[in-house]
Amino acid sequence: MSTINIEVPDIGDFADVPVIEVLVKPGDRVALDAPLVTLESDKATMDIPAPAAGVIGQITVKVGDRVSQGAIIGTMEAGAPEAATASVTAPSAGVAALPVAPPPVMAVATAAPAATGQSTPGDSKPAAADAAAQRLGGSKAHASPSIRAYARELGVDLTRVAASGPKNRIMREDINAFVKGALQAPAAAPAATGGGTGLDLLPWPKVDFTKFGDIERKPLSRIRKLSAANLSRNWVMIPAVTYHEDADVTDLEAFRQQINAEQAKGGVKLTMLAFIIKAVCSALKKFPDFNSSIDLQAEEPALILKQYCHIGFAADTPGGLMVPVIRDADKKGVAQLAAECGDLAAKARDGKLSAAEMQGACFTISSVGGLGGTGFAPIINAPEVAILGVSRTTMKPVWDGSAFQPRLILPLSLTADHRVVDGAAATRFNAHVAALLADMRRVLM
Ligand code: CAO
Repeated sequence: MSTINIEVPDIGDFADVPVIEVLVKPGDRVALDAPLVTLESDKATMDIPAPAAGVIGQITVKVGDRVSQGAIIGTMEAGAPEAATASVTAPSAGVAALPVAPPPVMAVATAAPAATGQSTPGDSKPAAADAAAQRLGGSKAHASPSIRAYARELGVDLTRVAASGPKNRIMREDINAFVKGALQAPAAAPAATGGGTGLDLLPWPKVDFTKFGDIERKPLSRIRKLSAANLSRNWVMIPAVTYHEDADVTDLEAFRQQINAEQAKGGVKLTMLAFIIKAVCSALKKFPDFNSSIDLQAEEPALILKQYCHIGFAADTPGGLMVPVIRDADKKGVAQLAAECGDLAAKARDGKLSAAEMQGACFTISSVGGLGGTGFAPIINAPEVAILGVSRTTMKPVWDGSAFQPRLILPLSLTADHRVVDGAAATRFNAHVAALLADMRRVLM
């Protein structure tokens, strides 16, 4: 092993070129030609390559310094034994099979010799300068050659990466963030088998509606904007299926009306929603997977099973949909649940809900029963894994084996995340909730 200087090689006609990125630090093991420092003139970006394989001793330049050919930018121990732990490798054209981008060719800066007056095969310039010259401008994405090489290795299309560096330059962390995001996005998974890397949707139609008649432009409320973004993500990212079930609530409704009549004025009005919350809490205890969230961001994806039971319920407000949360709903009685629902719904309508009152739900109930409906497919409120839609009760003829009986039927529509809940489990859950509502004594079991 010997200590050698790291020198700026022949970089063509460029002088006093600013350092825009330092890619290594003392102690880093590098391969021959691995990029160490990136320079950028107003015409080109280029990497200073490692003159040998070995270990970096020191780097004496920092971002913003200016260098010319022959300048010493650091030292390294050359000839350090090859090790599997090399932290910086020479640029390679290898293609990693990441499910996030088309072939790497799109990420490579296209050389434009005619425009830049760079080397031709007959030139006598050293290889490093030649390579630097080959990497000049030409691509829409603004990134140094080493970053381009890095993107190429990972198969990342730089035109899709959000830049965070100065002058909108793409940095290594930006690529890391892009790759991380792509790996975490379940919707991108099918691309691993080839066939599209995103949704590739058509642009939203831009229509001049005034061509067809008078219009009025009404700004979206803040709540609607927020919920639009969340609902769209949840709709696209969750493979959700809706399962329908009828609950016979004839006896429950009679009981509810009886209690409400007994209490007359003064007591809390028991609502159907409060009984449904009670039944759902009981069902969540029996089917704990429904009280979970899926963690795909961990190295080893897992289900987070919650030991608490906070229930969200959709509340229709003048500003848009809000979802207040009842804490520890499983520990509360129907009257308390009804009272809290009433208070929270009133606060939601008055725009007085705090952020804390909308956080931490394990499961959401969306009841439109007071308004109508025979069934609908609610959108899961991520990171929950299921939501129960409740529609309007109607009196229906139900065959009891010998005759049709008039029964009050409550339609339940359970949407569940198929990554967590299979159809059989969803159907069992729904049937169990229906059975509980048909006979609330079962909640005590
Ligand atoms: N079937 C028939 N009638 C029902 C019913 C059902 N499933 N649920 C409630 N009702 C009746 C009640 O009996 C009550 O009538 P009375 O005043 O005659 O007793 C009336 O509807 C109002 O019910 P309520 O005061 O008990 O309110 P609620 O518990 O049904 O609803 C809340 C409270 C906050 C859920 C509701 O006001 C609301 O905002 N619902 C809309 C939720 C929503 O927008 N969901 C969609 C979100 S996804 O796009």
